[in-house]
Amino acid sequence: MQIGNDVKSQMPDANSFAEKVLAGNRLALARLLTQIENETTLGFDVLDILFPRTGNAHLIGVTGAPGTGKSSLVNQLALAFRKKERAETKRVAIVAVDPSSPFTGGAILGDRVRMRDLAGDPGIFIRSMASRGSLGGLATTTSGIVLALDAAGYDVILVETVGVGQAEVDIVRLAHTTVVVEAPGLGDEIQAIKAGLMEIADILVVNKADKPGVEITERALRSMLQMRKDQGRHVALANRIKPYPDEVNVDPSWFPPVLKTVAIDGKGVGSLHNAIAQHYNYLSDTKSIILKEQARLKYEVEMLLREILVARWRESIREHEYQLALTRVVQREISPWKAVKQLIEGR
Ligand SMILES: Nc1nc2c(ncn2[C@@H]2O[C@H](COP(=O)(O)OP(=O)(O)OP(=O)(O)O)[C@@H](O)[C@H]2O)c(=O)[nH]1
Ligand SMILES: [Mg+2]
Repeated sequence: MQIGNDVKSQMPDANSFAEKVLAGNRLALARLLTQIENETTLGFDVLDILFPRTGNAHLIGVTGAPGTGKSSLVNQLALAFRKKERAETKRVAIVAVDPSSPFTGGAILGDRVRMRDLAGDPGIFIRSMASRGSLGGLATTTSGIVLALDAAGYDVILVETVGVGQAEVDIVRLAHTTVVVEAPGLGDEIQAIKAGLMEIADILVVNKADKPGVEITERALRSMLQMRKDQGRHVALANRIKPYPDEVNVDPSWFPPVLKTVAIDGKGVGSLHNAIAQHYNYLSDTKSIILKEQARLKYEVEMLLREILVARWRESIREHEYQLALTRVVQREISPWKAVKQLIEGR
């Protein structure tokens, strides 16, 4: 198996493609993102060229249970980063991963009316991930998309995912800053998701603060956080997790704030914007950002290596042999490790 699908097309060569993307050509960027999503050879070739130009963007993951208001909030945050009165106006890219509701064009951000505030602003680029990659899964494809946006000069990249599965959590691991969005009055089934998401939060937001029950949700989150702090587990999981070899060196002084917002009218978004900036400063001041980046890149290489080696190996053996081994395990004739040994060693 090779990296990338060969697609014969009228696309430009990788060098001129990359140049256009670096020069800020939006159409070229959109086309590149499609190439990356489709895992084409051209897409990977362009990423090879762009890669040394990446590493400048602040990657912000926004995740939470379905319908908590992530899209509305991302929308508001993008506006906050674009505010003309701020000393630094940032170029902002938005990536919506696997939106749970079907969308057509502008509808991905949930609130069509507010979309108009963003549409037409050349400093904003919005992309929705249409497909799950096959090579390294959704996380790998998203990572390629984020690299392309980074190279294209977007200072802030907001990645929205519905925080329900491992793939989504992996995507969040990409982020420098993870914002977990909660909302009052969610059912019990949401609680499990919540507990998992708490582990990855750098900042917690209780959105829909205009609804009853906000204080209860806020109090519950604060006491959960305090409990984790008492157990010494308050550093976001992304900073502690195993594939990050430098985990012990990540500064533990950040304590996730709990903020209230009303995404439909923008209340509290200013404070959230400030908290995100503070978190970025904290990461820079403590050098945690360098450790995070190093660990993430090493992890990415390892993940790709695993995917590709396993795929290659699968191609090298006959399917019926593989199925036979699985059957023998299922029938408890041989153990899983014996099956693997036999498959790999060919006996
Ligand atoms: N009352 C109230 N409604 C809100 C608020 N924020 C978002 N909503 C509404 O909640 C609904 C869901 O908002 P979205 O922004 O699409 O939520 P989401 O988390 O992106 O949803 P999925 O991507 O489908 O998981 C929409 O009807 C919003 O208008 C808020 O602060 N208060
Ligand atoms: Mg959404």
